Amino acid sequence: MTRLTILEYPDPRLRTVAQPVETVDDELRTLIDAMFETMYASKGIGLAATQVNVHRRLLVTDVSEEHDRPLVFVNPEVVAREEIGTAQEGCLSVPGIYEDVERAQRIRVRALGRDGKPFEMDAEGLLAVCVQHEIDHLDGKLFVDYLSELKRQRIRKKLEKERKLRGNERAPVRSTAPAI
Ligand code: GNR
Ligand code: NI
Repeated sequence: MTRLTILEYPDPRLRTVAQPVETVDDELRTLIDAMFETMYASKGIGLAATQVNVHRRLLVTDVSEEHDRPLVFVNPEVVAREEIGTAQEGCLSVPGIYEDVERAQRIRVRALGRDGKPFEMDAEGLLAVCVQHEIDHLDGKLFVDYLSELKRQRIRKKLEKERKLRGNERAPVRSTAPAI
């Protein structure tokens, strides 16, 4: 059982652009298993490698209620998108914040699976939104980037305050005084 630490906004490491996976091997499958364990334990429906500080193009999802539809996408690419719509999003890296985001509600995605074999699949609704949200993570983007600067600033302040109250032992050490 390996639970990985999820980076939280505004951690600058979440801005890293992930590099393509070169080989799908047992080492990668060990990481995939740990990502699923971390995602299920955190009650998430998706997780990108970026969020666990691994900057490789890999994401996992499971939008089923029963946790019986695990999907693995290595080097994912959206090859078609349709039907732009708005849906509420949350993010394990932006805990407790839920905001509307506009995205394609139907996509076709191409990727390699857990076995390293290429596949394409059509996704709609929550899965389509989730895959786009995860690919954004791989590109160093967060859903809060679609919000206004004012909203984003409020979210950042709220999370920083909560983290201070929690006394997060994983919080980065400040080298200078807080700019408040
Ligand atoms: O658990 C999650 N729920 C969610 C809800 C709506 C749109 C996207 C998501 S993904 C999120 C998990 C996460 O942060 N993945 O990066
Ligand atoms: Ni996220």
